[in-house]
Parts: sequence; C-alpha cells; structure tokens
Amino acid sequence: METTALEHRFNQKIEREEKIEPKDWMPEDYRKNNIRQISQHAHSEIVGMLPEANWITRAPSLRRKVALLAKVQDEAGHGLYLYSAAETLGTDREEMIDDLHSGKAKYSSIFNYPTTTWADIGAIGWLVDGAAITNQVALCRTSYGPYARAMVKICKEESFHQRQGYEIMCAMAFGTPEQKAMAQDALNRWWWPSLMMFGPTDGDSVHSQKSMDWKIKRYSNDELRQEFVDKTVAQAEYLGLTIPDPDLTYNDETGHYSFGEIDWKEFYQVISGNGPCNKERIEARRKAHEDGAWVREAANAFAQKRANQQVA
Ligand code: BYC
Repeated sequence: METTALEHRFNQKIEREEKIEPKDWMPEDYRKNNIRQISQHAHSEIVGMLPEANWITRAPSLRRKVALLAKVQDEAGHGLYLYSAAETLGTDREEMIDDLHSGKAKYSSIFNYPTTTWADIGAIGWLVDGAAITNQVALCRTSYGPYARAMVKICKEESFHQRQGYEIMCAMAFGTPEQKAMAQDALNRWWWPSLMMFGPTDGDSVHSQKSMDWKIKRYSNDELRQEFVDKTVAQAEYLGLTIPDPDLTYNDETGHYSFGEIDWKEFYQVISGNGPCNKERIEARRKAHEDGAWVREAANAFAQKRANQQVA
C-alpha cells in the first residue's frame, strides 16, 4: 500500500480508539515519540529505586522494611515491562541503557532530589506515586497497545505504593510533635518537585500537540497537574499539614484550586543534568550495570547452551 493510504488507515484506527500493535504500520514519528516517552518512563522507574532504596536498611520497623522492599522491587518490575514495551518498537535495550548512562536520555526530574529523613519515604509514596498514578491512569488508554497494557498492571501496584506512603504520613503527622515536624518538612521539600513531574506548562510542552493528536497522551500536562493538586489538598488537610504555597486558594466558580508559580528555572536545571543528585544517580546506575555484567554474561551463556542443545 502507498504511504498515504497506510497513514489514512492508521489515523482511522486512532480515531476509532483501536490500539496500534507492534506489527502494524505506523508513522516513523509516532514510533520515535513512543520510544522516547516509554524509554524515559522505564528509566524513571529504575532510577526511582535509588532514593527509596537509601532507606531500606534504616526503615523504623520490620513491617515498614518489608513494605518498602516490596515497593522498590515493584519499581524494578515496572522498568522491565516498559523496556520490553519499548523494544517492541524496534529499539534495543542495551542502546536505551547506554543513552541513560551517557546522559542522552532523560528520566523524571523528581528522582534527582535527596531523601534525607524517613518522612521522605512517606512523602514520596504519597506525593510522587500519587502524581505518577494521576498521569498513568490516563496512560492506560494510550494508543500504543503494549504501553497501555503495561500501564494497567503498573497502576494497580502504584496504588499500593501511594497508600503505603500516605500511611507513613498518617503515622508521623498524628505522632509526636517531632514526627509531625518531620512530616511537614518532607511535604515542604517534595511538594514543588512533585508538581514538576507533570512537565512544562502546555504552552512550553514541545511534544504535547502531536502526542495528543495521536492519543499517546490523553490529557495535557497542565490538566493532569491541576487534577493532582485538586485531589491532594484535602489529603494534606486531613493530615493537619500545610502545603507550602501561600497562593493556594480554592476557586468556587471553577471548582479547582489555583496555585502559585512553579520555579521553572529549577525544573530546567534539573532536567538538563544539574539537579542536586543527577551525577550521583547516574553514577549509581553505571556501577550497578557494571557490577551486573557477570549476570548478563551467565544468562547469555545459558541461553546459548539451550539453543545449541535444541539444534543438536
Ligand atoms: N522530568 O514536551 P514535554 C514513578 C522533558 S516513575 C524530566 O511536555 P512529554 C516512580 C520531556 O521528556 C513515573 N524530563 O514532553 C518510580 C521532553 O524532553 P525530550 C515517571 C521531563 O513527553 C520509582 C521535554 O521535557 N512517569 O512513578 O509530552 C519510585 C519537554 O516536555 C519532565 C512517566 O515517565 C520531567 N518531569 O510530556 C516512585 C510518565 N517533564 O524528550 C515512583 C510518562 C518533561 O524532548 N511520561 N520532561 O528530551 C509522560 O507522561 C510524559 O513524557 C511527560 C512529559 C508528562 C513526563
């Protein structure tokens, strides 16, 4: 078929809300845009293990340690489903990982901030996973089939993550005055970076228009950020904590909260590699990759042995 006819058929599928599958014809830009977003998403899951793993050895009880371990392991699983989804588009996992290690590929800005107290583990589950779910529930309806199906399972697990975080926040906010102060301090430090997770404003988002036309994204960055603020304010109020934004006000007419200006200079600094922990995170990933080389070699040798046996 000619390209225009193929393109017409592709657009009709998108229009009819049918999923695009790996062997279907797709425009090159659609393929590339999906590889970009899915691989960045996979990297975020894997790099996102680092700030929380920092607290596994210091969790305050066995129960907290078990829950945190399970959560961090889930993030590894999410990364693996997403790398697999990206591979169905014809890219290679080694290449994606090289791009992460060389600094060419992005991952979520949020994971470049340090986790300095146990309350940060509560704040990450509550706010970071809360923001992630807001974005990812919408991605369950993304147009690329393997990505959409990966998101369904990921969202179920993220929901557990958000609850484990909020439960930690409840324990601290309703605990001693010192614990409540730690919870407030964590909220102060994680609030604004969590809002940055949704990306630049719609006016500055370079990929949004195309991604919305192709139904890769179903809602804009600003729409999802607003949804997150609207649902999170009441959760902070229940905890008796104050969101660090003097401009936060409820608007009766719109039914939404208005909020202050995000520090976009900080956002662009962080996504260009100059956040508080960017270097440390990439260094940790590189080291883990090098230390794990023997596992990959052993797995390849085993696969080769099995293949040889089958041929024989
Ligand atoms: N951080 O045109 P835009 C998790 C980049 S992990 C860094 O709006 P798009 C978890 C953007 O990539 C969940 N970079 O882009 C794990 C683009 O750069 P390039 C992570 C950002 O794609 C462990 C440029 O800025 N979730 O839940 O239309 C523990 C222009 O932006 C960020 C996902 O990855 C950012 N915050 O929209 C706990 C969700 N924002 O590629 C929890 C999937 C923007 O031109 N991704 N950039 O170099 C998406 O939904 C979209 O990619 C975004 C951005 C909404 C993030």
